Amino acid sequence: MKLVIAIVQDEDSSRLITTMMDEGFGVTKLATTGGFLKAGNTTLLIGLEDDRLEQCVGLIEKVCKSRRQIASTNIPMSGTSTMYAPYPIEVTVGGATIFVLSVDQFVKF
Ligand code: 2BA
Repeated sequence: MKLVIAIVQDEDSSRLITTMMDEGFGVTKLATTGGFLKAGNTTLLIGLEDDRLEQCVGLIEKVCKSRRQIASTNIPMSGTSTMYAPYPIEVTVGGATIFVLSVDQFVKF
């Protein structure tokens, strides 16, 4: 058995959860925050049998789109080493970031 941890954008989460449920996957949704953008994203926990892993990753890939987002970083102001000014940068976020873990034991009461 595997546990898929998928970090996706909030905009894709509803459609992805509906798609996964329709295909018979069990899904748990967590509201999470990205460390870099400090903006909300969604983490899904999906427990599944090994032979459904490819299907699961394929569905995530089909639903989740990558998007450009503006983030702000700080750069030193000229002539000082202690004062910083905000500077906009563009980053590409997702599709999805996926971790696949092997599950030692799965118990349900
Ligand atoms: P964030 O940490 O908010 O990162 C959002 C996007 O910012 C990233 O998209 C990446 O394009 C960019 N980014 C992140 N760190 C950067 C840096 N040091 N310099 C320049 N750009 C940077 P994704 O790579 O698609 O990641 C989307 C979200 O997935 C992340 O949100 C984070 O919540 C999660 N994530 C990504 N890699 C992870 C990892 N190795 N471990 C845990 N969570 C991860």
